[in-house]
Amino acid sequence: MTSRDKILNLFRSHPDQYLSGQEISRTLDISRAAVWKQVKALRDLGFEIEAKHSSGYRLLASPDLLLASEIENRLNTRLLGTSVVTYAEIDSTNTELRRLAEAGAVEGTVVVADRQSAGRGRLGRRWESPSGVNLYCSILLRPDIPLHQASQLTFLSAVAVAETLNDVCGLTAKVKWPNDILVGGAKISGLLNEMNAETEQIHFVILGIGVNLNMLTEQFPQELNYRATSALLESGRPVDRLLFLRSLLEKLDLFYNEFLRDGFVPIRRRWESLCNTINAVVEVDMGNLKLSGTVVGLDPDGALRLQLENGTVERILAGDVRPVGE
Ligand code: BT5
Repeated sequence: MTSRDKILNLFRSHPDQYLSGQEISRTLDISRAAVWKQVKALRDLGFEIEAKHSSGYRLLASPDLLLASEIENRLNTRLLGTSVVTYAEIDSTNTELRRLAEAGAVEGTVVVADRQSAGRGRLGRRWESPSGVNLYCSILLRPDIPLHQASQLTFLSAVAVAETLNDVCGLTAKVKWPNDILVGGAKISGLLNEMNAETEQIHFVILGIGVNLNMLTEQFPQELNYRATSALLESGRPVDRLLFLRSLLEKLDLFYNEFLRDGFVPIRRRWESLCNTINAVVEVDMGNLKLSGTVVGLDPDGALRLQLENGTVERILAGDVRPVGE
C-alpha cells in the first residue's frame, strides 16, 4: 500500500476528525514533509482536504475515482477483492488480469480501469470504454469445478449485474442470452468470461464486466450495431461508481459462495426469472443457420433450450437471439 493510500485509510478510520501532521507522520512512520506532499497529491486528484491551523487535516469529500484503497474500504466480501489493482488506463482489464493470473495472482483478485484503450467484446469485437464514466473490471476465480460447468459463471455474473443495477440505480434490468444485460431493450452491460484450462482442469476463470454507468449519448459511437444505454440515461441520476462496484463485488461474492455450495440451480432460477425472452418466440441466428422457436429455459451447461414448432427442444450453444417481430 502506498503512503497516499495509507493516509486515505487513516482519514477514513477517523471520519470528520482532524488529524495533525505530526500524528499522521508518527502513525505512518513518514516525515512531515512526506505527509504534506501526499496531502497535496490527494488534493490534485480531487480530494477535498481541509487544513486548519492548530487542528490538522480533515477529509471533507472524495472524488468519483476508482482507487484500490477506496474500493477496499468497507468492502464486505469473503473472497472477492482480496487484492484490488487499479489503473487510470489499461489495454483491457481481462488481458491485464490474465497476465497477473499467469504470474500467480490469488483468487478474488480484481482489476479495475478508468479507461480501456483496447476493451474487448466477444469474437474480436470492440467494447467502447471512455474514461471517467463507466465501470470496466475483471475478477479472477480459481474454482474447483469440472470444465463443462465453467460457462455457468457467465450467468452468475449476469444475475449479479442485473440485480446491482436494480438495487443501486433503481433500474429494471433484464438478462439476454448469453452475455448481455439490457434496460428498456438497450444494452447497458456486456460480459466477457475467459478461461485457462487443460483437459479437465480449470486453472482460472476471468469474469470480465463492463457496465455503462454515467455515459452520455454523445459518447456512444454512431456505428454501434445495436441500441446501447447507460444508468444515467435511464434513471436521470448520476451513479457513484465506487458504490456500484462495491455492491457488485459483494453480490458476486455471495453468489459465488452459494454456487460453490449449492451448485447452479439457484443461479439458473434467478437468471430465468430475469430473462427477457423466457417463453417468448425468438429467432436465433447461428451464422450459417437460423432457427425460430420458444425459449423454454437454460440447460445446466448454459445452453439455451429452444422449443421448435414441432415440439422438439434444441440446445443452442452459440448465436444471437432476437425476439420475433423486433
Ligand atoms: C460483450 O461482447 O458484450 C462483452 C463486453 C465485455 C466488456 C468488459 S469491460 C471489462 C472487461 N475487459 C474487456 O476488455 N472486456 C470486458 P459482445 O456481446 O461481443 O458485444 C460487443 C458489441 O457490443 C459491440 O460490437 C458493439 O456493437 C456493442 N458495444 C460496444 N461497446 C459498447 C458499450 N460500451 N455499451 C453497449 N454496447 C457496446
